[in-house]
Amino acid sequence: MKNLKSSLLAALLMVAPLFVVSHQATAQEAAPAATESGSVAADNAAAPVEAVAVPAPARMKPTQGIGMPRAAEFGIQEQFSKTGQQARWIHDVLLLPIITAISLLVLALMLYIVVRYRRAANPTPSKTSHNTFIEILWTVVPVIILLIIAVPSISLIAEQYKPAPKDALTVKVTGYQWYWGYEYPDQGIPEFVSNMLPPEKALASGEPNLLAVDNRLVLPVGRPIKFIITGADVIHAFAVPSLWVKMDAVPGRLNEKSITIEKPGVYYGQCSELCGVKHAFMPIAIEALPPEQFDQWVRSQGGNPAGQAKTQAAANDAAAPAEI
Ligand SMILES: [Cu+2]
Repeated sequence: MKNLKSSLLAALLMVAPLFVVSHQATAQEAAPAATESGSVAADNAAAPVEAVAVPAPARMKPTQGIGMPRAAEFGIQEQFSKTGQQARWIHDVLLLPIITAISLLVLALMLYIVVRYRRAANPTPSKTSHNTFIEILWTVVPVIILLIIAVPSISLIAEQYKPAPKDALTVKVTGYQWYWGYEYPDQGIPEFVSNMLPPEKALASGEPNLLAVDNRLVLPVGRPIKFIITGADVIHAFAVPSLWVKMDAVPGRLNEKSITIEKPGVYYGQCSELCGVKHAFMPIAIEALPPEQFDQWVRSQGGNPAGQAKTQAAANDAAAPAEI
């Protein structure tokens, strides 16, 4: 009996390593499969989930030169929000001509002085130290110029920091090392991440390299949007030049920025705060859709276009006992 027990135990000990090896092999086989399916899921995250009946609107093609930098361009990109247009006007129509005129005037005065009052032409220099008229002039004129600049520029600052209206669409933007996460809390769309497309995929889909992403931030045209911006690890900055958006994404802090996009299109931006080695490779792509198409997109993601807050309010109203 004792012999039988010992031989059984010995046999078990002999086959035990086989079980361990086969278990490890299964685990190793399963691991890459899981990662692969994970990345496929990430690639296809923009596409509607199979269970959802509503298809997402077709991916919009960008227009060359719109919402992206143009070759050999300098100055501010064409703007597609009201504050952006106001800012561009201030820069192009007000500031640039004033700066140019002042620079040319100072240059001309200096050249005149250098030539007219050089030692050969003016051997005995004047000892004048005061000229009340000129002193008043060079004080009052700059004050007037500054006042002219201050009025539109202060109104632009006020406009930029104006809180979003109550019916604004809230989007939570989170900066990660090195990609962006977007969430629509009121519509019930959980956070999805947006990664840069590799160059061959970007070029194949007719999009600018280093700016194209897999999952775009989809937004409606003509409706106020409230971005709640934060960072998950280090400070990033959410910036889309053609929509006049630039706001730091700071960990542990919620920054707010509100805009209204005026025209459907694809608008590109980049992280604008040095955030680590792949700082240059976390672009932003916004796809602005007409309201009906945006609602369709929300449904395709399993969300509620009317917003949960509104639905909840309606439910509360229905549940409340009628007052007599
Ligand atoms: Cu960043």
